Amino acid sequence: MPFSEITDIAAKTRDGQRLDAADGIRLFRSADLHTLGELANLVRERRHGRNTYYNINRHINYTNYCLLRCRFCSFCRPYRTDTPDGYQLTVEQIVQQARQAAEAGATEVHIVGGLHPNLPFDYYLDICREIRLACPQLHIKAFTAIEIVHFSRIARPRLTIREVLNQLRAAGLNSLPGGGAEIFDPRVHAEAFKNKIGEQGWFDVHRIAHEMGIFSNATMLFGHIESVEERVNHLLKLRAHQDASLAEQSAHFNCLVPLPFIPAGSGLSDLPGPSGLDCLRTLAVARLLVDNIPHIKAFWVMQTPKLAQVSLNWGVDDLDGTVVWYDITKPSGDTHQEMTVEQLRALITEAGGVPVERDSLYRTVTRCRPG
Ligand code: V47
Repeated sequence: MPFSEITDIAAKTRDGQRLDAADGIRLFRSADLHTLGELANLVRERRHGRNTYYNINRHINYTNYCLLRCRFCSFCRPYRTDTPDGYQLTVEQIVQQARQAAEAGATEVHIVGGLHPNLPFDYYLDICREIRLACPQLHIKAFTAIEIVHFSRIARPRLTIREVLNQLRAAGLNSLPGGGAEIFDPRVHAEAFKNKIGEQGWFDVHRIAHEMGIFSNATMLFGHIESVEERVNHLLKLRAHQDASLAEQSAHFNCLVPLPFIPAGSGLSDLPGPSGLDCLRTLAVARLLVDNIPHIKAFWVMQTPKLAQVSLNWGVDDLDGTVVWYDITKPSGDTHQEMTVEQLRALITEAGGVPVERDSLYRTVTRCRPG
């Protein structure tokens, strides 16, 4: 093999040795993109072969009113009567969407929203209870760590994180999505999302969830004001948390979702956002550094379907799902962002993957398919 500036990292990876922060930084800076992609693909194939996962799901964003003003966010709206495009869904509307999803074959609803100033904790419990009643089989993956903290503050009497999770689980919640991790770094936190919980708050929620046997996902929002070093530190903190969860034999992170920053409409809209190659590189480095989270997801809504497809040979093994509606980022301005099962499977097959429908815990879903 020709000499590469990352030959030593390639050797470590091939030997199954763990990479460190310095390796991660060099991978981010290396010009040898082909070796990087090849290594990420090697690790992906060791774990999953060519199996490539998707699910039939529906994302539901229950309100865009939010107490926070994170600079990277284009979704939040102030809670005022003169906000033209502010909205909040009723429990009935949410259940209706969940029912439609279940009828269309969905196995999961992914429910998140802004921090609403005056919806009570009962609203969130009712969402879970009513969906559970209407669609007993549907997996409810809902509420990011910051929402869980918000519920603990608004509940009367106030509740601990554990009590909030307990009540939500009793009402029907199954797992937590990975949102809101952003970048675990005090500088980035202070500059881009200072009123949101930071590293400790986010990990506390996921640690308690894992201790309780509630599985969750992890994210990293990249391509805004963070440095390469801050990305690497973020990924290594997720890896350390996962080590601890696995050692406890409790629940753990199922997947890691690196989310490319989409500037349009945000308070950081002067930034360009990450390039296609930066997205691919970040997904590949995530696969190589975070060796203990089984699945690396390219969320096609944010990565674009075309790049998500390419990433399937760069360490990624999961595309998320049919989605249907998505309000948090909408590059074309339209919240209807849907891929059919046929489209997802065609993307995967063309990339040399074997499409596998999964449920929220990555168990294979078997259905009769035409042809
Ligand atoms: O928490 C907000 C991010 C997240 C922008 O767990 C932005 O399986 C890009 O977490 N550009 C929500 N990203 C999405 C999310 C997610 C998506 C798909 C699957 C899973 C999973 C989780 O989106 C937010 C925030 O980190 N975000 N604004 C933006 N302008």
